[in-house]
Amino acid sequence: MHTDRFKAATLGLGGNIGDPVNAMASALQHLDARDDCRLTAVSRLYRTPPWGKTDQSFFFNACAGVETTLAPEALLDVCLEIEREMKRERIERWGPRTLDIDVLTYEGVEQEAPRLELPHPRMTDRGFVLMPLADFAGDLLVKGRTVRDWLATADVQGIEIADASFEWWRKP
Ligand code: PH2
Ligand code: MG
Ligand code: MG
Repeated sequence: MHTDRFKAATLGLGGNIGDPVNAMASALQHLDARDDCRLTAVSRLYRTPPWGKTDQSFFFNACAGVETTLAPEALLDVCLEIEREMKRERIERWGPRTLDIDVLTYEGVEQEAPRLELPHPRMTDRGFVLMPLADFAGDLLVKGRTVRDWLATADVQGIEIADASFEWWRKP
């Protein structure tokens, strides 16, 4: 019998041009429909001030938990493929985007590989990642502290809940 082991990973999603909420919802539905990925949790939907490059529109952000048989780099490829399908235009680093999907954590993997650093190197100081992630993974250990602990010292100013339903991504 073929029994690929499913590994737990977490993803961060965001976008601030076009219809980012629709793009994020479609991305999550795409992932959930795959045989090699199953969604185990989705956060609420957040509206967040732009971080890094501040002269751009507010973002929508969310996080998701997945179980996957894909290796970390293969999971990243699937995320990038979905970004392309949603017609993401990559213009500048930290600039406006229709849809960004980042692999945040992957069970048992810590690596500094240039293509995919795990855990995501900047996740522990970004409120727009930690707040949605804490909706379902407050106990997850990242770089020696729980997500809940990282969140307690993060800057979350201006972050608002845009949709308090955990089912926002299933809406047509
Ligand atoms: N993503 C960035 C840069 N800045 N700011 C917010 N609020 N949300 C994001 O998802 C975001 C950002 C680069 O990926
Ligand atoms: Mg990103
Ligand atoms: Mg990205």
